[in-house]
Amino acid sequence: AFEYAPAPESRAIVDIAPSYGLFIDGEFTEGAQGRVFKTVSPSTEEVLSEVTQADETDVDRAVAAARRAFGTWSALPGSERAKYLFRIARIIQERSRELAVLETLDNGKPIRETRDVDLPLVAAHFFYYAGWADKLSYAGFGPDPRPLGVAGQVIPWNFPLLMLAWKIAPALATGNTVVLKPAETTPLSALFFADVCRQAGLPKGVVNIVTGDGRTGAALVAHPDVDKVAFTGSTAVGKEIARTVAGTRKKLTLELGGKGANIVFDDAPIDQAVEGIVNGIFFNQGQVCCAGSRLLVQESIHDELLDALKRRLSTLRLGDPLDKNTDIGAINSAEQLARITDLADRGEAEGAERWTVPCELPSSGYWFAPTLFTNVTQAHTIARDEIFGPVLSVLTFRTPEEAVAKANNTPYGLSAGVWTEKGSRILAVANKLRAGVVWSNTFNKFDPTSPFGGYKESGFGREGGRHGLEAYLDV
Ligand code: TXE
Repeated sequence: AFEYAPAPESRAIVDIAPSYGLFIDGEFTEGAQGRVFKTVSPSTEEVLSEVTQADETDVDRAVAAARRAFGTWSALPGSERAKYLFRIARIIQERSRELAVLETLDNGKPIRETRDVDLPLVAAHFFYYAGWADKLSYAGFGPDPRPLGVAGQVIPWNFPLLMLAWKIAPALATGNTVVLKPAETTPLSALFFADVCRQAGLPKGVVNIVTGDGRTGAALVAHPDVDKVAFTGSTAVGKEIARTVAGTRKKLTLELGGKGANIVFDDAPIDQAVEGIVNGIFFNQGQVCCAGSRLLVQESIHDELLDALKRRLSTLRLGDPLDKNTDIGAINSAEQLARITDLADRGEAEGAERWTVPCELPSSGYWFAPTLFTNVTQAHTIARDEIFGPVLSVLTFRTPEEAVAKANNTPYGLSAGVWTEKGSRILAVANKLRAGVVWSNTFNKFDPTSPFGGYKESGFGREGGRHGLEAYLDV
């Protein structure tokens, strides 16, 4: 539905300043301590810019600005707030080439994905929630749903701008104001977004961006004048945040890890399933909370499916993320690469059979070749722990009951896929899966109209759709 100019494959398209301040009260400003950190391109390790490490004083300043802005912003008619959100959506479309290149440089993901998936979805979320802003009284929340106040939002590095859109668009549509902290390895698109807000004429203080690491995030979450906390990230940090928020008046939504099962029955269209499996685990180098990181294949088609999968994987092109032909980009950070490497080594040490796509890895940057593990059992670490990388663990099943039992045998419950020609089986299996989203005969499809979120340790609350409004309203 969105039209693009020719492929944005050149980094010259975007201006990156040598250093960035914090975006507070409508202005870029220096941090109180003057502390900075570097953000690098994970595909080359080139330093892209220096960014401010915000401390508690800075967070306090940002929250105070958001608080000051709240009165006027929440009192605007929804139709007025909608105008700002529509304007933001259109500016994002207009500037999507710059944004796609910037995101790819800072994150390492292929430009094909930022251009064709991330950016269209970012714009779509702002359009979608703009549409809700003047219809809240018809949303089934009663005649007078009220915003909560100041939202403190902490997001991860895997979809920096899209996670920002998931958080900021519904918060603003419902009349809340925002302090958002992007991840320390991918701060640049959020700072660019600050400029988009300025360009859209958004009143000062409605959106504030504070950069920094986990300490900045912790200060934001703990700030006494924050009314609502929204977090996407690791399960460990999510639990820590839940402990901080417990006993306060703050509302909380958490979107945490996953260990999604892609279940392929023997009557599934094999070629289509292969594409879905590849998209499920190698999209964004597998750094996706809802990735289909476990393939559950019916025993009778195991060999046929694995042969087809390996043939398809051998055609994947790993390399420069700015090259529009690239399928597999860089891993986001040295830390994440070490985590993936450690878990994959553990898979091998525990007896699973490792197969790696034959490819050459660039000499600088953070890279991991797409990898398959077969002969995986439920006892293996790689069948249980989230790897968050391009690593697929293959298990088998004989009956639908066994498939459901294995798919549910995880502390997580974010996503699953069911591949079969039988419609009745799709419904029977999907209804027994404890997962926030179940795709059938496809995977990793997103839409702003659909609620997204987890069961069990994948978190609570929903983002997207009408349900996404709930997290930001008192009824
Ligand atoms: O996550 P963190 P990391 C999973 C994935 C990955 C693992 C570790 O398995 O391998 O987590 O990734 C901020 N209070 N996911 O270490 O630390 C941090 O600055 C408040 C799944 O990068 O959770 C960043 O902005 N905030 C996931 C954000 O939290 C804190 C996406 C996420 O970082 C904080 C990312 C604290 N105490 C990782 N400590 C998903 N659900 O998609 C850190 N942060």
